[in-house]
Amino acid sequence: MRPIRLAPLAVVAVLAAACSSPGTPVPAQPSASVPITPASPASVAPVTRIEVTLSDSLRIEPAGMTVPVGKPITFVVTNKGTILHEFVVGDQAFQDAHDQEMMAGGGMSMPKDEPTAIGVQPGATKELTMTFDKAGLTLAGCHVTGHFAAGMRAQITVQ
Ligand SMILES: [Cu+2]
Repeated sequence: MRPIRLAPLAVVAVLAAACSSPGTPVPAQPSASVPITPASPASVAPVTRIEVTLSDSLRIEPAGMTVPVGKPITFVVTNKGTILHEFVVGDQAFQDAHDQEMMAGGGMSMPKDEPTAIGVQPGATKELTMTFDKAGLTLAGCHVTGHFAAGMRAQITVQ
């Protein structure tokens, strides 16, 4: 009788798996609570541009930003300092993971830009474009050694 019992159990397992991920698909990573869709190179012109500055006083200005949900946002990030800074977008867990990554790497900054993170050399301006798919709060931070802990972060409100 065992083979007959296996089939219903398998169906139950499949249903359970299907029910565990309802609604919109959640990207595996980066593990931001606000899903972020990197813009494709040929995306439409961004509707919102936000000028951001990074400074050696370990601040991101503005420290609070509000962006619309579901629309491409371009952060125009200028490093006004004399050392490298980063602009890393993601929730607290993502920021913490990034901070640990940096520590593990001997305090060196990330080797290359990522869909939601850029390193900006002193005096340079770089753009980071992304779309926030859900309303909520998320963060931007710099993870050059000690900077995030020193307050080099900003809050992003998606609404
Ligand atoms: Cu920094």
